Amino acid sequence: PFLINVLQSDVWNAGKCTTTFIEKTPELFHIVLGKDRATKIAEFIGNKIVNESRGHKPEFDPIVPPSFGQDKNGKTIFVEGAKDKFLRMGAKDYTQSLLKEKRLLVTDTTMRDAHQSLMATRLRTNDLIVAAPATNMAMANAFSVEAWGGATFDVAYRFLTESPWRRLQQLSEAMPNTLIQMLLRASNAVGYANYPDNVVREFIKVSAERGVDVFRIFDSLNWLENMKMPVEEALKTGKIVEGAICYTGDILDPKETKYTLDYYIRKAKELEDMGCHIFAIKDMAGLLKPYAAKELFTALKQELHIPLHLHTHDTTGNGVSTVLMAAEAGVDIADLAIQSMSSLTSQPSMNAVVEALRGTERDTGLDPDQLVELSHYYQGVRQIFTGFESEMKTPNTEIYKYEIPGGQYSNLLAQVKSMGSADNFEEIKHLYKEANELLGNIVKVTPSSKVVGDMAIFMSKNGLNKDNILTEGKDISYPESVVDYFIGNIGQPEGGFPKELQEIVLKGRKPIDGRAGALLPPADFDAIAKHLKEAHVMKNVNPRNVISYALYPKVYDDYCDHWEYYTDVSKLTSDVYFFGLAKGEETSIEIGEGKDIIIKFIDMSEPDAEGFRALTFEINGVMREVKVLDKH
Ligand code: 3PY
Ligand code: ZN
Repeated sequence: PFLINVLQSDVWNAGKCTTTFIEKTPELFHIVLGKDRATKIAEFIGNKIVNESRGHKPEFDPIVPPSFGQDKNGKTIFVEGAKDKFLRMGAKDYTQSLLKEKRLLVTDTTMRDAHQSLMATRLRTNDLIVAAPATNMAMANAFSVEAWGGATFDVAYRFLTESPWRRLQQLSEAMPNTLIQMLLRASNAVGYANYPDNVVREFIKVSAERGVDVFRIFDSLNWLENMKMPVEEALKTGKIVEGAICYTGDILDPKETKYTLDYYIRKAKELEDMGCHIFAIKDMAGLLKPYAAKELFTALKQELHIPLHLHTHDTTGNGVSTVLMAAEAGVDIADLAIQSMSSLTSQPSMNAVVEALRGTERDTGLDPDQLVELSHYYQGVRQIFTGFESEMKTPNTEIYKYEIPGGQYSNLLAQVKSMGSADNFEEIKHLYKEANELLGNIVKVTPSSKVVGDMAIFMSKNGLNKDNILTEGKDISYPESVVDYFIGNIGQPEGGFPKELQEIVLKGRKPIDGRAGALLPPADFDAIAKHLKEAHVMKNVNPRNVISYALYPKVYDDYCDHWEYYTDVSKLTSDVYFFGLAKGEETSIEIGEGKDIIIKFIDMSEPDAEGFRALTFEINGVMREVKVLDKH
């Protein structure tokens, strides 16, 4: 387009082009005088050197990729895995066949929930793809690998400037024998609020086409009305559909009146009746205690005729015991993470459970040595992400009292610190519990957990508590998420909304009747496609582009802008992506089919009067200088 611009310029065509003209209208000369891809990548790296590592890139130990799973050309070695059985038998027969398995089946969450819970979802496709062939082999006897959905979708675009769709496709290709599982937040898809039905439908369809084999679907209030349409839509794709109910409270607590054993059995049966192939308990905060797990799964096993799946977090330190007790009670599948990516706010350790069950009737059939090798690999990768890790360093049984999901616990702590009052954290935790009660004692998971967290911070800032909120809190306006909740935009909580507080928060606005997704006007996919064509250099707009914009308009526009300037930076290794290069260090990157460039960082200058530093790189042996604004 730039070449056309200059040729269309009257000044140029009149032959009046001077150097001043070129200086004043540099945008017209991007092709003539412009930067090539290699220079742009150098500029991207330069920005990391100047503004992230400030010229002092941390040193990392070498990362050792797993030695198995691929041939000498890097191609994944074929093994007979769950995917092959699923493709032969279809979703229903395959999942029913799992009921006859003695072994405890495993879902490996390392590629999704583990890094979402431990390091703010920052693992890049590049980190995951290195482990993919080995994971495909190590999980040949497992049920699935959870590798997509939840927060990974928007984080990929927003913070990693890479396409989540390409990740899905690449992982699916590199793990051909493995069932790829995703987490879908029902009507919230992979977002934080209800979307119009046509967006959720299209998202499910495109995800299935691109490589999702198992859809785990949950609603943040366990409101089944919100799950019906996504479950039906996912069933239409022919893939495996797992309905999940979030675990909250404590079924063993004699004072528990809402989230009782009967509550879970009732919800589970409804999901089975909806046609789900598998039922999951999603214990996002790690509240399911070992003996509660035994009681819960014993009862579910008696009542249901589909396989049962347990998802838990090890936040309290009881995670492995909970899985073992569930295994005793007959749970069919359990979520676990590779050792070096497990524990604390993540899933319990796969290596530990595999060893614990070895030689027993429920032996998982996974090879401990392969798991150790995968663990070493991720341990190496993890060095790069320490800056994203949560502050939680030890298990914490306080979670049982406050019911704060692990990921949110560290977020809240950071939020309180940024408010300049770290000692307020005790108060915030206490207010979180009170906020939960005021909102109607609700399930707390994305996005309902945010409502409770926002409410707690708001109460702290305004000196409110459960005793004075109906009087002192009468005339103030509440956070947007709390208003949205009381309008009914994320769904209906079990037992309904507390009426008095609802009136105070809504101040005359009327709550909705029914599902937000059904009431919202459908997204106009044609208009989105038109916008993308006009705003970006997209020749062909595909359904993935459109649905990404429908879910996250600003994030997706920003991603496209980044791509148009820097092109593809997803091939850079993560140490370079986050920290750039050290002086004298070089990296090689593929910038086109079979075309590699080698970029070496030589030196940088002090900032000039405008704050720009000049960085010298050697690109394929040729010296090149790029200017980078020092933002510090
Ligand atoms: C998500 O929704 O991303 C979750 O992992 C909830 O537990
Ligand atoms: Zn989880």
